[in-house]
Amino acid sequence: MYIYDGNIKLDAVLDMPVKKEGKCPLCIIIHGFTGYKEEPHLEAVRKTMNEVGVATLRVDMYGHGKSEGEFEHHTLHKWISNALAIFDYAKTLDFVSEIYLCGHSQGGLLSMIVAPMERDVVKLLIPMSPAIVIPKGARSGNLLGTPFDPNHVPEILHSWDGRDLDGNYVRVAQTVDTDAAIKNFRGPVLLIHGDDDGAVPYSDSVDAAKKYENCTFVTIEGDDHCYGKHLDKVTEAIRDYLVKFMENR
Ligand code: FER
Repeated sequence: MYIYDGNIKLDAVLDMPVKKEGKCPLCIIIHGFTGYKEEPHLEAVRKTMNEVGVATLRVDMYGHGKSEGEFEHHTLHKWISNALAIFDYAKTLDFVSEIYLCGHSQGGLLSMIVAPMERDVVKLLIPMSPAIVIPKGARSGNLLGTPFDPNHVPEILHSWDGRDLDGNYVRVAQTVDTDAAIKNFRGPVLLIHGDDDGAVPYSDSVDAAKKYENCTFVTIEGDDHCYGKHLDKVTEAIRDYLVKFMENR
């Protein structure tokens, strides 16, 4: 299925709970930088959610997966716009009792930015290994392992997969205020991060967890950015949290 953000067509997949009686929650799941909605860690997370009675909506964001837009020209502003369009769609679904938001890495950062924008409808926020380092690196002049002058943003950066990335990515990322986003979301947060993440600092999540008003922090010990070692611990944490959370609704 597709969700339109203006004239940009986004490729999406809706998965319903294994057992469904009446209405159910829906969790929007967003992939990371260079990611896509069928990545193994996202499949595992959505399967767990479907098993405990939560529908999931995974979407390929601008310039990623099977969606329109060019990778080179994607920015966090375009992804924010995509996310708001996804919310507009999700709000029209009659079977949905309430909406949760989950994202991995750049999608995790995005989920943290969008949660306060949609604070009336986001009843639970699940950032996974959020890339809080992106706005920090954009301002300090280091992204993708490459230093640059943050006061004179280069026209092109090079992604780790060899593709070009427009300097506008940096210009936009420099404006993102993660602390304000954290302060403006008062709902429950389940923050998950592996403490052997070589791509995105685990310590940023430790700090963020302390700043959120209502956060449960789960460390995946010895694990990397995409939970290559202990994906079962990630799904176990999500399962345990959701079962208790939904019992109390
Ligand atoms: C960076 C570090 C991490 C960066 C992007 C990421 C664009 C995002 C990682 C992900 O979403 O998996 O320096 O620069």
